[in-house]
Amino acid sequence: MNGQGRHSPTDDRPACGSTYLVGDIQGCFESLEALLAEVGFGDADRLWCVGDLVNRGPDSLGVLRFARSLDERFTCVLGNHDLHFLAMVYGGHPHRATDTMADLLAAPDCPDLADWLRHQPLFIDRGDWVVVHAGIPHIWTTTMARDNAREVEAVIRGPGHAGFFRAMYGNEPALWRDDLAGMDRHRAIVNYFTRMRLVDVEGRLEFSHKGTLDDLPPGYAPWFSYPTEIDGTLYFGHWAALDGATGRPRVIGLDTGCVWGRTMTAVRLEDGAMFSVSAAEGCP
Ligand SMILES: [Mn+2]
Repeated sequence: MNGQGRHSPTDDRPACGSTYLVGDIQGCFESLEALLAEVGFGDADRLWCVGDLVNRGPDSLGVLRFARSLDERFTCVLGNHDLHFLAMVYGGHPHRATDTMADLLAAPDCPDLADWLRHQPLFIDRGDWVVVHAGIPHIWTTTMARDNAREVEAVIRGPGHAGFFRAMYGNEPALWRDDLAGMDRHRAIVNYFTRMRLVDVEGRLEFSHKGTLDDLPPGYAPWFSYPTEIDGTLYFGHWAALDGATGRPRVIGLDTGCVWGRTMTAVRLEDGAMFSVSAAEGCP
């Protein structure tokens, strides 16, 4: 992506640029390029993502190289597929039959890209804008969410990251407790931030449901249907079957299923304007 020439001399947008927050990219680099062309992404603009930059789509390597090239004009929260990539690089986990990251793993700059990616956060709170990959459970206050994110981010960025990625996978503990410790605590935090869709009233995670809101298992409801303490507007991804619909005006889903052949969506954070493009060919 070459941003030169997109600004005409009469461009009246602010010199400090705009911030475009895009939904799950999942290796759909062509669609990302089309979306950035659609918004007129320029040299002063910033690109943020709700996570899942990689996997399932055709060009995870292109997405990561581009995102990294934006330097301080890019940030994202980590999604479950991003963590899966890091778990293959650092934790010895295999590339599965449904993964599409073989070229990324074989690339000479893979170690650099992985090291850069593991320094991205799990949670962004800029007051008016809160960004997470899957959601924030109603049993956490905003302060708890921030503290829990910082705790695991320190592990993923620190010298113990390989041990974390080796032991990251698992569905237990499915219920948060304040006295969870060690790997159980870190796994629970990651599962809430990056894999959650449904919880029960106590906050217990349900991992199997990935469909719409029409056929929920008894006793469980979407995390955003419970009263929560959220300041600002909360943006998330991860749940493509929702197509963005939460029924709550300040909780906005941005995963509109590009990798499943639907659309890729971005919001301009400064004014809430929404943009979307159809999935490029070759993004199944
Ligand atoms: Mn996801």
